[in-house]
Amino acid sequence: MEMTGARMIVRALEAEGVEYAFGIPGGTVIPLYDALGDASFRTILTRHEQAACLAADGYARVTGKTGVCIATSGPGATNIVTGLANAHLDSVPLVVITGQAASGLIGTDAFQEADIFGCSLPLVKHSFMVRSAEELPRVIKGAFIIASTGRPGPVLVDVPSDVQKATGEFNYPENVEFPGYNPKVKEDLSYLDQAVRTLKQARRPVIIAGGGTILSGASKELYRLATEAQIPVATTLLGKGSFPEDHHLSLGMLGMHGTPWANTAVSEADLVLALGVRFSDRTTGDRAHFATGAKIIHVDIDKAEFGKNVRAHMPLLGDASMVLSKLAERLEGNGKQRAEWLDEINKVREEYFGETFTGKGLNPAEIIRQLRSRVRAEDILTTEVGQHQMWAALYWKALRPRTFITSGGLGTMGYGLPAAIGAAFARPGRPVTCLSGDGSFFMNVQELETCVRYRLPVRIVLLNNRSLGMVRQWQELFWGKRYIQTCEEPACSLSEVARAFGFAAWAVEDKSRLEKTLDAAFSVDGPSFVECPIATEELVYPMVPAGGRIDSFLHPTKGNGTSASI
Ligand SMILES: Cc1ncc(C[n+]2csc(CCOP(=O)(O)OP(=O)(O)O)c2C)c(N)n1
Repeated sequence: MEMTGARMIVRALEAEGVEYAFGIPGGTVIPLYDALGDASFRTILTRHEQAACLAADGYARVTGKTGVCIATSGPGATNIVTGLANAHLDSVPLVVITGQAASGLIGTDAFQEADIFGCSLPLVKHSFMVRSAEELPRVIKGAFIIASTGRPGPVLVDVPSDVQKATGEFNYPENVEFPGYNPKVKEDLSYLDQAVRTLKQARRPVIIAGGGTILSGASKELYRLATEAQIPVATTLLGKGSFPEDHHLSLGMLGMHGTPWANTAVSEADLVLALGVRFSDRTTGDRAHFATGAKIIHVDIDKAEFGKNVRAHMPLLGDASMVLSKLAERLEGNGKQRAEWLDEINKVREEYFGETFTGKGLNPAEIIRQLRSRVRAEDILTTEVGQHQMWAALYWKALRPRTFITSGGLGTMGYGLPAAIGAAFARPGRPVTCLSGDGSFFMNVQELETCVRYRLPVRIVLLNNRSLGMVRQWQELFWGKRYIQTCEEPACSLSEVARAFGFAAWAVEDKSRLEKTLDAAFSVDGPSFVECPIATEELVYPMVPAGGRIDSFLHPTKGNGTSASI
């Protein structure tokens, strides 16, 4: 059927089952927006393109589907760059469509011409520059395939405005192939027998579950393996929720702000089973001293991960759920000899259990517990970036996959609110909680308006320490307490700002008011906001200094540099 390029894009998005496209119109996407007016899915207007991209990212993380975002050329396109990098580092499937100056004007410094194709190259899984309307069906199909298969990631499709207006024949392909891209990973399980043998013999095994465990939908298999073989499970920040954190085998997060018992167990393990983990510096600390006594079985869908950061004695290439179910089958009933190991880990847990709190202001751990008790296991928490994010990592018990939504690799302040918007659209009718900080709040503050306009049940709980707390923490601990630019008090009341946008908003004065205020905010139908005072000097502990060994962490009640030997 003959139609315009713009109409083809809409038809292709419909064929892909898209539910929402997040974006902002502009000169070079007017043809596309015109066609979107007749689409069977909804187009969501945010107030900044970065937020559109991050909302699409939040939607994708919650649903497992590909998120879609649209921006105009020039400033619209450059505004999405952070969103692309954010999705790229956390392996989030996105198709991002940008308008571009008309073909004949490209290279002339035309109005709103920016080389987004060039800018995006190191930050995406793939980029397309579309030259004619005829290419569009193949390109959009390809973009969805590339974004969602193998290791997922963002794909950019740059479409000059004349290509959107031109007409051509629309035949949407069932499949397309690209030379050099073969998403059907040839699995390689040649180490499987050795891995099973080593697992059976291991006295001190630990599983590290990363974001890949969630991406591959492997939580059930992980649960089966961990419980059958009685292997404790630590997660990375992105792996939170892959294993229920209220289970006795859960060790919580490991790494820079990991729990003492997760960090110590990994350091003393004789075997590490790493699932969909990239072994980032925040997870491993000093690599030369990371799990030195352990044989490492590394399961990943991306071959490039093996040996990238940490040695892999037994690499298993393939989808985590497939590999795990093969392992679980052969390890049934293998958990008996682990009691001693679990006891040893529990001794560290007992020693360090509880939170650190200065006693001034509200206790972040208590706030997070109060939030957890007010929402269901399947409800979503998003976070911004900073101390509050790490408190959430430590104290929020994630019980299901795809419920703890946070910016891991890029650490993007301003992620939490747009991600909550995407999550709210992904789960219509269910409330979404966004844990925020006063610094991050300002990064995408304009999106308060989006929440109100769409009447989204987004509940922002803001830990206001009147500082860029995490940076201040580093200055306190490692830079001689020189608090340069981190303790500038916000010049306005944040709850009044939220109220001005149309949120039902509260500022908690003292801890006696916390529970009642949260009750009130959580009974509001639409958007609500609660600001909680936190002492500026409240720090996140434990903390492994950057580049330090993860079994040597700063902890205020145990003295600095504690190593909990088991
Ligand atoms: C876009 C962006 N800019 C700067 C940073 C560096 N940074 C990391 S944490 C942080 C402070 C965050 O402050 P706030 O949101 O108030 O959270 P808190 O640490 O106080 O809980 C900053 C500036 C970042 N991660 N992202």
